[in-house]
Amino acid sequence: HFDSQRVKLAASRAQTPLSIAQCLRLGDSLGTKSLLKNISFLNRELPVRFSKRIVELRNLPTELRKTEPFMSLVQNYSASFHELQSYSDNSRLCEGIDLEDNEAMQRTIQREYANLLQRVTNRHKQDVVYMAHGISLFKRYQLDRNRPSEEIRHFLNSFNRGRLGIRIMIGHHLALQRQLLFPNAPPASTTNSKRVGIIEPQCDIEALIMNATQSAQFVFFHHYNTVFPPHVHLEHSKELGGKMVRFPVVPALLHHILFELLKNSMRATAEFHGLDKPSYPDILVKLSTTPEGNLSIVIKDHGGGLPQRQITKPFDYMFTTASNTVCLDFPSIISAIESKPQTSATGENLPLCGFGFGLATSKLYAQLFGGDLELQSTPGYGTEAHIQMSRLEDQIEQFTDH
Ligand code: W6P
Repeated sequence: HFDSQRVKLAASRAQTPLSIAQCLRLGDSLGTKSLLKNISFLNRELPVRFSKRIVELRNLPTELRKTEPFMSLVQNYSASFHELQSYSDNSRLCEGIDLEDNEAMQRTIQREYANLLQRVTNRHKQDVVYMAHGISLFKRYQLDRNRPSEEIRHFLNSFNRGRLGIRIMIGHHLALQRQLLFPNAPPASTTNSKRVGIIEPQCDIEALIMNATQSAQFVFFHHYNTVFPPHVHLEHSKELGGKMVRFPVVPALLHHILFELLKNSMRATAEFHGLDKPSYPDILVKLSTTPEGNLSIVIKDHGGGLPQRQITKPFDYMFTTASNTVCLDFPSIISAIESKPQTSATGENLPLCGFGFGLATSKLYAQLFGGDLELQSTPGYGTEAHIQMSRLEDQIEQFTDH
């Protein structure tokens, strides 16, 4: 019917890939003009991206599509698609009106669009919870209950990648809008120098690592009831000669990756050596830049490693190395997921492990702008996680596996 035709039409158009450079350019001369320009870009782009997510959901096997959580997902994506599409249709009607010196109109559009994006953001806060819940209900239809089929994994990668792109676009626009309204607002984080939207053009990577370390240690400490977490030792590569590493990143994404990996290393270390030990071997973090100028972070633990046949498993959705006793019930995860521990910390119900989406998602985050995340494990000894981020700011968004 009519609705479904609109979704199909929008989904038939191509997504415009993002790049850090393009996001930074928006902030070059941050003003009403650049924000309005971005609104007209998002007016075209967001309906396309939302419609593609709807199509992905509709193409799922019936048993998964018909679960309650996935019905809710489709409903939410449809609601957002229609809201964004109607706004886009309406603003096209206004294109005849000369906005140049109509400041009141310019302000109205900015406010309306920011409100719209905020509503959409709120509507999708629980997406991951719905996904995990739906997949867990679907598990009984799977041959291997501990490993989603190729089809489901492909869906989750593609859907999460798409969702991430949308989040970046919306988050960046809202952050720019805030910066325009409140240029002197207090910095959002300790690594903040001259942020452009959600991007830190010259992020202090060392500070970011220390921040993620503290978050992971905090969660560890609460999870194991005052067992002291392993120490994290940060090491600069010799070529850097103690120089500070400054690199353009989306700090929230790199923080998520580091936090996820450090948590895994801490848990593996403690469980391998025993929770009653007075101290643990350090976790080593090696920070360097590659000959090509890319950023490289290696996190090395002495947590006993993974058997060779399990080396790809941590990247599986719903995979967890944790024993069943530490897996949490849904409500407590819901309250903690996707909120940063340092801001949501009440000391209760902080999950050290969630749905097992953490590492799979981290890999997508790393790959978004041409980076990667890989694990190397020495069974009986420990694990090394290798993160690479591309130096090229004009590296464009990757929509598929490479
Ligand atoms: C482990 C398992 C793992 C996954 C991800 C990162 C680090 C580690 N260490 O033993």
